Amino acid sequence: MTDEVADRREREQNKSPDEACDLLISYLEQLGVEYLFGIPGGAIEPLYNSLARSERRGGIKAVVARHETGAAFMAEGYARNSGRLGVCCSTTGPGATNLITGVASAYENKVPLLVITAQTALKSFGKRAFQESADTGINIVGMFQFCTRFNTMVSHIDQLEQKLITAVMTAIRESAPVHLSIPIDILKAHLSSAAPRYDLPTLIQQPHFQDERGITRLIEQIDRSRKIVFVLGSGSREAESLILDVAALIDALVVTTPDGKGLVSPYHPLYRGVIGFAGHASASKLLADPAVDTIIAVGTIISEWTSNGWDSASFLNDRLIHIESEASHLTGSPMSKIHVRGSITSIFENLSENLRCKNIDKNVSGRQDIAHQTIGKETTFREKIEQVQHFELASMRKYYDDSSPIKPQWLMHRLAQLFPPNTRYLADTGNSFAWAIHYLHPFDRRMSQRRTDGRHDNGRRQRNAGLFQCALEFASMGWAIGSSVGAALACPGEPIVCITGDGSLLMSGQEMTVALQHQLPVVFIILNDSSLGMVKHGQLLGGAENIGHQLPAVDFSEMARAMGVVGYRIKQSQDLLNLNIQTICSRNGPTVLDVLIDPDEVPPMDMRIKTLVSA
Ligand SMILES: Cc1ncc(C[n+]2csc(CCOP(=O)(O)OP(=O)(O)O)c2C)c(N)n1
Repeated sequence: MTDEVADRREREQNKSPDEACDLLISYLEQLGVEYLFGIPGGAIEPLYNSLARSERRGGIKAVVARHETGAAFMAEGYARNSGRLGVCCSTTGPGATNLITGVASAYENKVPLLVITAQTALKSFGKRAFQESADTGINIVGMFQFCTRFNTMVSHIDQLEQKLITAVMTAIRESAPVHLSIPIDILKAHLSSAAPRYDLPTLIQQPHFQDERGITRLIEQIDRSRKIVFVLGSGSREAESLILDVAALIDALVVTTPDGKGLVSPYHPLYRGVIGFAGHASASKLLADPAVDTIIAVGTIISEWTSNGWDSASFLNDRLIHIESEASHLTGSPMSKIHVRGSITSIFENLSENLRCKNIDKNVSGRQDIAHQTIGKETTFREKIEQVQHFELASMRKYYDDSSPIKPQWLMHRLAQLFPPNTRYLADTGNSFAWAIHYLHPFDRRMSQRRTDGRHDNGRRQRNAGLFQCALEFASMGWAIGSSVGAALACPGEPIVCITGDGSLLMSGQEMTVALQHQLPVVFIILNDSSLGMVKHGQLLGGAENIGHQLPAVDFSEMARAMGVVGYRIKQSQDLLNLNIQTICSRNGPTVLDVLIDPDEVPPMDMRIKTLVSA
């Protein structure tokens, strides 16, 4: 370090920060944000200067992605897995346009992100400044309009604090991305103090609304029902254990949407699998059972993939009750007999108390015993797993052979056995998430740790994503690669497995080097079939032309090594079984498992094909 630099640093350390971007960073520090994901560039430089100052005082660290979409995916993965605000940034122009796919993904997946893009100086607007992206240029605020809930340019320094507070409150309250476009001269503007005036952590606290009328109707309906099924979506993550307690109390069974899959242990005695895309026949059969007179969908938007292609025969009909925290998510279920809106935790706390008081569980003590037998016995937990697994395991045994090339079904089944319990699996768009939704059943210690007194344990995981995650609604290739980097930063010490395809890896694989740089033990499992497999099988199943899916044969273990990442080529099952997974998971850096899978195995994607063909 030169004397000049050292002097400047010392001066900086001794004086209070006084640039507008320091105020912004101070607010993020106040919120406990640990990382800011992005790529620097001329116009955003003041923010990076401020980040450097923050990093030196033990504050927020800059994580530099290789592509801005990767930065947004990382912020999404961080937010999902930490329960904190995800923050990403880019420079003006191409940096900002590169961010959009990642921001759209968070928007569709309902993940709170603060997106900061820089802008050329105010006085240069309309003069064709380099990379100008105001409304006189390529108009970045215009481009973010449809994938954010609050989206504005800060056109005067006096707007900054208010707009930042509005942005963060909106992101958290509405669980969505928000965007601030900030010109460089505003980022650099001098302030008399960069100390936050307001207490943002208090401002973002969620009010626990009670929809009294809705809850009363819900209780009456439960009383009247003979057989109830819960459908849990990803939005029920805050109250998953409470919901399972209530299900046990009223003798209900539980299924999940594909993106809710990781919230319930697949081995829970009340669980019957996934409905919707790549789901289980056991779940669809249960919903179609005429004896089921009430279906309670919790924390889910009604979309093609969560509703089995808008299946009105067995799901979207007048048996439905829809519980949601967001009013806008209820618009997809006008056929419901009841809508209950409010904090899902509060609704289920209320329900649980009410049901216990009424003692309506008069004939369910036996059922509760079944649940409790499985819960709380850590030593016998794994042994019991095969016995309590309800969904199609027996019929799937034929796939669990160790032939070569490796069957994706076998691989998914094996992963849950080879990796430690509580490994988080992020499955990418393509056959990866189809195979994983159907065949990967992660062990979940939470089931054996769940309290049996029915009270809600306010553990950290309550607010977080489950052990299985995918980007169901926007479904961008490469999502899992960036997102698993963010997840690893959010969950130090917890195993993170990214399951992705060779096409996605070729699209976004450079983000693995971020895991390398930050010594994150992410395990990237590449389903290598030398094709855009989902496209190939989609064309075959849907009777379309056979075109555009071929990829070159790439050795990703060599590619990994070229980047300095440890890589293994897995040609047959024994190659996988020979690995020391424990060592891989505790390595200070990522590992690539390049798995040559059987390209002819057809993934469970018929629901998608039906919708495409009928379009
Ligand atoms: C960014 C993006 N581009 C295109 C698509 C359309 N798409 C969906 S799956 C898929 C193929 C993915 O191939 P690969 O990553 O190799 O995974 P595989 O299906 O072979 O497991 C494509 C092109 C998409 N979802 N996202």
